[in-house]
Amino acid sequence: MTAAEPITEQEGRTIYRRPLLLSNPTTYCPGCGHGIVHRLLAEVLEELDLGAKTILVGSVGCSVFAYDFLALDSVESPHGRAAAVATGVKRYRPDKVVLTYQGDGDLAAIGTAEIVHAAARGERFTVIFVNNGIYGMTGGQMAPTTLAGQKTTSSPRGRDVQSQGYPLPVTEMLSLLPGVQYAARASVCDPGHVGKAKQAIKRAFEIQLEGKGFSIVEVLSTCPVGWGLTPSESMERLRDTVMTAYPVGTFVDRPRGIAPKLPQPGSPNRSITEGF
Ligand SMILES: Cc1ncc(C[n+]2csc(CCOP(=O)(O)OP(=O)(O)O)c2C)c(N)n1
Ligand code: SF4
Ligand SMILES: [Mg+2]
Repeated sequence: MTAAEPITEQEGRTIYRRPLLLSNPTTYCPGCGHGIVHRLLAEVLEELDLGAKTILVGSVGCSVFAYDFLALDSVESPHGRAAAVATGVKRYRPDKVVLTYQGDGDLAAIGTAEIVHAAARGERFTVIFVNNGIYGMTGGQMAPTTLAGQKTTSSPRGRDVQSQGYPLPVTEMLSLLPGVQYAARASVCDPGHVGKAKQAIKRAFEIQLEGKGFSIVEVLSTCPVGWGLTPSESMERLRDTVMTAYPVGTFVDRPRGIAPKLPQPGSPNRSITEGF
């Protein structure tokens, strides 16, 4: 927490506003993308002046302590259940802005049912989905998003699609559901892409403010520890390998007339693969 107590109003004038991004010591490893995504989230909510009316639904994973870094009212959910908890929070307090912050293990493995049905119901909250292709918190096991051929602690010879299946392009899949008003994938691989990630996060909250329906931004991120790489090698892998397999862009923005497209034969996300 910041040391100073916030003094928000004096004679109707704001003289101090506590920043949404707190200065607590980070629990993230060097080169981890979670901190970048936290900053973008704080910037967007500050620019939209939503800090006081936003409720963060946390999840289980390395970002479990997100409430220590973001000065938002927060609810912690059991592993995978953030979309179910957010459904209850948003339905009870439709006046609030509600978001879930989930890793790929949380959202795309144990939480698959919750996210699919919340999207199908068109629940009016926003999902920030941080995909680093691995279970970072528990020691780098394979996730549904792990690339074909990628080595993890539970796939030491590389993910074998014949026995372990193909990676799950969750955001494209969800974009096909009519309740999903906005679905986009972004990346934190370099400053240009970080800027685009911020635009996507902002658009997702605008959709919620307009009361339109479910919105999701997947942010491709790094896990240097789980990947066995240095921070700079991780950014290179993110740009050169992960983003080839998981293309960034807007998959659906129904209010703006961007309709979802089915993956075409030969398109990158038809062959999400990485060599040994
Ligand atoms: C019910 C339950 N099952 C399993 C776990 C162990 N667990 C904690 S975090 C996690 C995966 C986290 O991976 P991800 O969501 O991708 O987050 P990351 O740490 O990579 O950001 C697992 C399996 C748990 N805490 N609760
Ligand atoms: S283990 Fe991976 S996801 Fe977790 S804090 Fe470290 S780099 Fe980030
Ligand atoms: Mg992960």
